[in-house]
Order: sequence, then C-alpha cells, then structure tokens
Amino acid sequence: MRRVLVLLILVAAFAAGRSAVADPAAEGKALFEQKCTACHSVGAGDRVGPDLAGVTERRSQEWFIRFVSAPEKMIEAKDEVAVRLYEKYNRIVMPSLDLKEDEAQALFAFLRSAGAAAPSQAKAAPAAPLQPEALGAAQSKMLTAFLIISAVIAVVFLWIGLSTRNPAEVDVKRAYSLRTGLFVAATVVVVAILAVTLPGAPYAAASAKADRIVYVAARQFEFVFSDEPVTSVADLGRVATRRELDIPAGTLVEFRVTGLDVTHGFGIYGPRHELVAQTQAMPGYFNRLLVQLPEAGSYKVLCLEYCAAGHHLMQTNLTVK
Ligand code: HEC
Ligand SMILES: [Cu+2]
Repeated sequence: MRRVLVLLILVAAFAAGRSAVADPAAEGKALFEQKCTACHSVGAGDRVGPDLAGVTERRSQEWFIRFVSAPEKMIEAKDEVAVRLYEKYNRIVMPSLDLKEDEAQALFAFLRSAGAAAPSQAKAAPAAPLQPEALGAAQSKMLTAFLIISAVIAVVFLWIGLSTRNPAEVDVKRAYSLRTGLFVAATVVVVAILAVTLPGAPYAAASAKADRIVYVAARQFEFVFSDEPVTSVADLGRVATRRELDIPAGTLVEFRVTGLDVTHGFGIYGPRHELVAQTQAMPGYFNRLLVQLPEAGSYKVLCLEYCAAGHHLMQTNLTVK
C-alpha cells in the first residue's frame, strides 16, 4: 500500500514537474554537469563526495531534496545519515548550492534515470596520491642545502661579530673598493648561473607556436580540460571536456589556464615528482603556459593554491606517451 502511495506521489511530482519543464531528467543532467561533477560521479567512483549511482534507491526523494538544498543544516541538525557521510568524506561539508526545489527535483529525476543506466560499484579511479617516500628524497636534499647555507650564514655573522669587538679605524676608500669588487663578482656569478640554467627551463619562448592548445578550467575541486575555451560553469554543460589528459611526448602544448570560482594553482609534476611547470588559475584570466614535455611517463597536475577544504583532493593525471 505504501509503495503504491509513494509511486503515486512520484508520478504526481513527475507530472507536476513536466508541466513546468519539458524533461526534468534532461534539465537535471545539465544542472548536474554544472554544479555537481566537481565532486560527484554517477557510476565512476567517489570523488570529493560519494558516487551518486543508486543514491535514489539509498535515500528517499524527500531526504535528497532536504540534503542538497542545505547540507550544512542537516549536519547541524545531527541527521544520522548526513553526519555519517560527513565523517566518511574527510569532514568536507558539501556546499549549499542555492538550489530551488524544482531544481533539486530535476536532479533527483536525472539521478534516478542515470542510476538505472549505470549501476554503482564501478571502481573509483581517482588520481593516486603522491607517495611520501618519493617526496622524501627531494625534501632531504633541500634540507641538506638549507642546513649548509644556514651554517655559512651563521659563520659569517660570527666572524663579523668577533672582528668588530675591538673598534679600529676604517679605511673608507678600501671599504668602498671592496664593496664594488663584491658587487661585480656577485653580478658575474648570478648572470653565469642564469645563462647556464635558463635554457634548461621547460618554458618555451613566448613567440613559439604551440602544436596544441589545451584549455584548462580549475574549480573546487577539479581540473577540467577542453579543446574549446571554458570560462564559466555554464560552458561545462556545453563543450566537450575531459578530466585527465594524454599528450604525445615532445608536443609543444599551450595551456590556457583559468579559474571558475576562486584562484587555484596549476602545477605539473613530472614522473619523478619534481615540479616541471606551473601557473595560476585565476577567474577572469587566461594564463598561458607553454610547455614541452619530452619525457614519456605519468605526470600529475596539482592545485598549488589553498582553495578550501577539498584542496588536497584537487589533482589529476597527465600522461605523456
Ligand atoms: C564541493 C564538493 C561538492 C559539490 C559541488 C557537491 N557535493 Fe554532494 N556531497 C559532497 C560531499 C563531501 C558529500 C558527503 C557528505 C558531506 O560531507 O556533506 C556529499 C554528499 C551528497 C549526497 C549524499 C550522498 C549519499 O550517499 O547519500 C548527495 C545526494 C549529494 N551530495 C548530491 C549533490 C548534488 C545533486 C550536487 C550538485 C547540485 C552536489 N552534491 C554537489 C560534496 C559536494
Ligand atoms: Cu587548491
């Protein structure tokens, strides 16, 4: 009896929805692509939030609508399911997305139809996090360099401290000529280091013509790649996008990087976890990043700007073949 009632209500809700929009599931799909895919997939595994395949069976429509309309209120009100999900998903509260009730209903309709098409339990394929051991080697090198430089600075201070204990007449002329000598020597050293290391930088000359242009849109908490410009969340429903990128080795790629919400960083890490190239992803700007990755292997793209609680999850794979 209850089932029949629920079904009747659903049919009525569906019919009511239909009178307003032609196809709530289609409207829901567009909304989902704009507002939810940063954190949820349907059948492709967990992202920041849970895989939503089958959510329309796990939860009632009423709960779903209450939850997506104001997730933080549900957690504050100690709703048992909401609190459990909050604990499970790294204590990241799903943001309130200002959804109207009919939008929430459209999303439910979409997830119900999508859930039927794509059963859950597809294995999650999130980017594997960087392993601490791999990072350790580079960090201990940096630590050694830091300690050596610190020791040199300490010795210089000590030497100056001790040498000025007994005041002596200063030969101003000699001091000035020593200063000029040091300045010239330092300039020579810096210019020489630049001349030797600059050609090794992965950045191409700004005038170089890229073999390929890739548009990158960063948002909380994902990177979206496209062959067409993506400048707003609305574009995401319109143009073809990918979440990971494959490029042939040696291609001169021009990344045009922007942000859709707050400022993010776009950092490319090489197969040995070294930072290869980076730029900022700023709303309202396209930052051009010309890079050539000659070495095949699996690279990672990480956000280099703390952008909110899910920042650490903001990473993806870039494969050079
Ligand atoms: C910024 C990331 C983020 C965005 C964007 C987001 N969610 Fe969530 N969502 C989460 C997290 C994290 C959880 C786990 C519960 C919690 O911690 O609040 C969650 C939980 C859920 C749940 C409960 C899942 C379950 O198993 O019961 C539903 C339903 C849901 N989200 C729907 C949506 C919909 C629909 C949208 C788009 C309108 C959306 N979410 C956008 C992060 C997000
Ligand atoms: Cu970030």
